[in-house]
Amino acid sequence: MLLRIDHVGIACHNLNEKIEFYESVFGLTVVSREVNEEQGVREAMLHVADGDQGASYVQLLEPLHPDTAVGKFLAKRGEGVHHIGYGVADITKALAEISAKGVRLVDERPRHGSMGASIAFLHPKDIGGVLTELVETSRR
Ligand code: V0V
Ligand code: CO
Repeated sequence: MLLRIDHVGIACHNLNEKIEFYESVFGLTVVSREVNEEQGVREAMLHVADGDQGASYVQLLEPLHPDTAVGKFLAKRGEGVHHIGYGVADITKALAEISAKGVRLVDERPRHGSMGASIAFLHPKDIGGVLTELVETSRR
């Protein structure tokens, strides 16, 4: 069901500072920057690698307000890994299969994600404390 790691989402206080850090330390390149009001984030995708099943990225996330998913995470836990995003071929089918196994869905239906992807989150409390995101994308 999971095709690849699409991205690792990392929560930070200052997006521009973290972009510069990842560029200078790892030589990564920003391929997309977006504000996603629904998700409460300002985010950047930095390309890591290309594979048979598509590309993988680091996603840097800065909250738009304290009262957002990433804002609350930062207040509670500080900066660090926020979620893992896995590529899937058919997100609606994957959600139905995962839900049938008793894992709580944060999103019953797909939402708009970075670079035109369809995304949906699974509840971290049912996945060993890991906030997990499914990503269906046409990008390669
Ligand atoms: C919260 N918890 C986490 C967590 N966030 N555990 C692991 N990883 C995380 N990232 C834990 C938290 O410590 C609490 O456990 C419990 O879940 C409830 O947390 P809360 O602070 O009370 O917050 P809630 O319940 O209001 O919200 C938690 C959820 C929320 C996961 C439901 O963060 C959410 O809806 N996330 C999905 C949307 C999202 O994260 N969007 C930003 C990325 P204890 O302390 O009580 O044990 S947007 C994105 O990735 C995009 C656009 C993209 O990829 O394209
Ligand atoms: Co994400």
